[in-house]
Amino acid sequence: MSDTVLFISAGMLKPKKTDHPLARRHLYLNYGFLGLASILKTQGYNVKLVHGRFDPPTSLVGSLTMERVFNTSYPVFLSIPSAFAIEWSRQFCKAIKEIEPRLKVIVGGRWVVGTDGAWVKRMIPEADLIVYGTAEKRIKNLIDPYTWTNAEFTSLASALVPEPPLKETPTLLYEIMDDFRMYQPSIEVSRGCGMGCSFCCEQDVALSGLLSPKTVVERMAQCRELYGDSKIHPYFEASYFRPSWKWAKELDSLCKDKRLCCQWRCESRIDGLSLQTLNCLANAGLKVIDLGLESASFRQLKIMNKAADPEVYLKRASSLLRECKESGIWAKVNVLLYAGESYESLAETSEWLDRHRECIKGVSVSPLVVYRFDQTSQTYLESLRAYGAEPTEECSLERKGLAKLHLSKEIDIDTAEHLAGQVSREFMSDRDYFDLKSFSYLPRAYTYADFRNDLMTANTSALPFRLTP
Ligand code: B12
Repeated sequence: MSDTVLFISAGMLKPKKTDHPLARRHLYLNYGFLGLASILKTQGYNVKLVHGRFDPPTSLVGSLTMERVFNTSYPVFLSIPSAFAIEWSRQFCKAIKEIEPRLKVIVGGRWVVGTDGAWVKRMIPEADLIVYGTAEKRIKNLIDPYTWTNAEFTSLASALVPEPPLKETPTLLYEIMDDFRMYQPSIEVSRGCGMGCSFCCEQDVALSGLLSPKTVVERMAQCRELYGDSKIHPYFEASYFRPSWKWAKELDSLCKDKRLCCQWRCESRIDGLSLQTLNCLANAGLKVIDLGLESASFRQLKIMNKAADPEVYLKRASSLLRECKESGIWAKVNVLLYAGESYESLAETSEWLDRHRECIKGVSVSPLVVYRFDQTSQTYLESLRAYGAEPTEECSLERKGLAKLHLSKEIDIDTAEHLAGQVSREFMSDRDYFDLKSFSYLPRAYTYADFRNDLMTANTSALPFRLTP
């Protein structure tokens, strides 16, 4: 027996947006799942974590069979990071059960499985146990199938009691991944958000405390030692990164003390950071910030519950973007084409972006997708009809775990996707796209020459950026 505990982060059969060679290069580090694997590793288990990426599930099963890792007495852990990975997961489970019918498969990934094990079983019949919520405190017990009936918050549990929140996120042991050097490291600095945006699954999940600057710096130093060079760009993972000025100052001074001149990235609300804090974070290495502007239309901002006072919100957004420019931070702005979107509302957003063009490094524009999470997802989907939005397919939430939408009478799904591409190309060049993506999501060794090479075979009209000669 190899006695490896195998962790598989499900891949996708094809990229979420347009399928082009570049999109298939993306690496999505499943850091929450890596945290679980790291806990077992620390306890002495022989652990291996593999990301399915865009590889066909059967090829991955084939290569893992060659490595003889299925020859194990432990269950296989499978994480489904998004609904786009469900079909990949189904095919993967089917393939391993064909090869090793005695292997047990545990499935998790809280944003997809919710608390509906019966639905997950319908989607993935070969799954043996479905685990809800986070799992740091239970992971050790889950490796023994004899104790599954006692485990809480799973498809076999009698009462549904979630794990209490963690005080500190686990240290990630990247060595568990054979290919870790391709990935930029992540440091999970907080969880939750709770700001109530209607499209977000974390609208009611309270924001946890931030990891201390001391721990962040220790983890950055560990990464740098492991990777052996300073050309790493950690992502400070948080749905809503909201440090105080004091926190930012402490981070800056600790980075200077330890001579850690690492550039890093984070995601925050566009009205969520003070200018003073942002400037201090820039001194501490912040280079790229993902900001969810979502829209610059008062009406859209209100209906998506993004801002109680859109005027104040947009003023703050404006100042933050200008400070990014001043401090040398690249701002990537996320735009959401929401229910009720019209040519007029989109024009308001585009004009606003145009006024801030020199402060924006890139944009990501996407039409709303509603994901199946719990009973409220269907109610939410129905509520969007009031703005003229209609699901493109009946029962899609049940059948696929997600629903795409015709956003309004004026903007159907095809128009929305077309407009999303158009706005992206308007505000982002090929170089900007490469700079942003290669900072975090493309393989670390991937160069601009590789990028240009990949572009030669891509359908250029479907690319989310403007091509320059
Ligand atoms: C950070 C983030 C990312 C990061 C990191 C992803 C990751 N999985 O770690 C990146 C940028 C890579 C990413 C990519 C994508 N994401 Co994303 N992402 C998030 C975000 C903001 C936070 C995720 C999070 O909570 N991480 C913290 C960790 C600790 O939590 P966790 O990953 O859930 O892991 C815990 C548990 O789920 C559980 N667990 C997980 N797997 C398993 C497996 C087993 C066996 C067990 C026992 C337990 C277990 O234990 C973990 C630790 O406690 C969320 C939520 C949000 N507010 O928007 C969206 C979110 C999860 N992403 C989403 C989507 C759609 C995507 C993308 C398709 C791109 C996009 N934005 O449209 C890709 C998909 C990647 C893929 N392969 O499928 C959707 C998923 C909705 C759905 N039901 O499908 C969300 C909910 C956002 C939304 N639009 O509503 N994402």
